[in-house]
Amino acid sequence: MTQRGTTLTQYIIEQGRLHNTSRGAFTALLNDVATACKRLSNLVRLGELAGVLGAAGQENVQGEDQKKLDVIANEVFIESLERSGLLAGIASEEMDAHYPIPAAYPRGDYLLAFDPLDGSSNIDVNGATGTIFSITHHRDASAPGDADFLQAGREQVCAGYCLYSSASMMVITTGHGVAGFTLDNSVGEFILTHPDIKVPRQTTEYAINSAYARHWLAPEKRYVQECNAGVDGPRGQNFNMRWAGSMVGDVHRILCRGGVFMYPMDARLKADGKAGKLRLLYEANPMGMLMEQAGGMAHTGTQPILDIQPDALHQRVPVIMGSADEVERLVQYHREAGNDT
Ligand code: AHM
Ligand code: MG
Repeated sequence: MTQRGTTLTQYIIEQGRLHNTSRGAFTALLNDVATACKRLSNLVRLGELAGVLGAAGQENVQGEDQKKLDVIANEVFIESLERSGLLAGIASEEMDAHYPIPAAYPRGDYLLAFDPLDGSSNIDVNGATGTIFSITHHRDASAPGDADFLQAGREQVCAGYCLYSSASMMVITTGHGVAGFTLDNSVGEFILTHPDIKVPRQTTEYAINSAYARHWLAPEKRYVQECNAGVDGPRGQNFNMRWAGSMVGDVHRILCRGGVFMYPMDARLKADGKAGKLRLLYEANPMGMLMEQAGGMAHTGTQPILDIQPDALHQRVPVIMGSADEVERLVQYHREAGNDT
C-alpha cells in the first residue's frame, strides 16, 4: 500500500528551515546517499537472484574476507556520490586510503566516511545488514588527505544508517534529534515513520557476543554476570540478551526499544594488537551521534566516543552504547576496576 507522508528530502528541507541551516547542497547530498541505499536495498532483497551472495575472494585493508556484496556496496556508493560535486572525498571500510573525487567532477566541501555493508556475516543467511555513514565538513579549499577525515565525532554534521531487514529503514540525525524513515518500494521513497526516536534510559536487554566471554575484561564480566543472575542477583530483575551479528541491527533495536550494545576491548583483541573491533570513523562515531541525539550514551568505558580525537582512518575503538542508565553503570564498573582494565 502506498503511504502518504513526509519524504526524507522534505524532512531535510524542513529541518534546515527550522534550524536556520538550510543548505541546498546538503539536501542534495543526503538525497544521493538515499539513492545509493535504495539501490543497495534492491540488491540485498534480490540476494541470490541478483548473484550477489558469496565471497569476493579477496581481503580488505583490515585483513577481513570481503563478501561480493561488500565490494558491490562500496562501488554503488562511490558511483552514486562521486559525481555530485558535493563531496571533497570519501573514506570507506573497504578502501585502504580515502577515495579522492576524480578531477573530472567538481569538488564539494563535505567529507563522507562510510561502512558500505555492515554485518557482512549476515549477508549469505538473509540476516539484517546495513550501511552506516558519517558526514563532516572539509573546511580547506585544497583536495583532502586522509588526515582531513580525522575529526572527532562531535564535528559530524550528519550521521545515519540504512538498515536492510524485513523493511529497509533510513535513520538519521543532523544534530536535532533522530528520525527514522521506511522505504516505500511502491513509490521509491523513504517516508518518515519514526519522527522523534528516543532511547529509554532504563532497559533489561543487553547485546554482546558471549562467545568471547572468557576474554572479557573485569567490568564486562561483572556486568553480564549480574544481568544473568536475574531476580536472584544484585540487579533484582531478569535480563534478556539479543545479538544480531550486525551493529546496524542491534543499534536499530536499541533505538526502538532500549538496550545496551557492547563490543568492548578484550584480551583476544589486545593479543592481536587491536584497540577494539569496531571502527571509530564509520561505525562508532555515527552510531554514537545517533545514540546521544536519541538521549542515550556512547562510551568506550573510559571516555565518550564522540570526544575521541582520531589518529587513523581505520582506527578501532571499544564500544558501549545505548540506554543511559546501563552505559553509566558499565562506565562506573570500568572506573572501579581502574582505567587499564
Ligand atoms: P563488518 O563491518 O566487517 O561487518 O564488522 C562489524 C560487525 C558488526 O556489525 C557486528 O556488531 C560485529 O562486527 C560482529 O562481530 P563478531 O562476529 O565478532 O560478533
Ligand atoms: Mg562494519
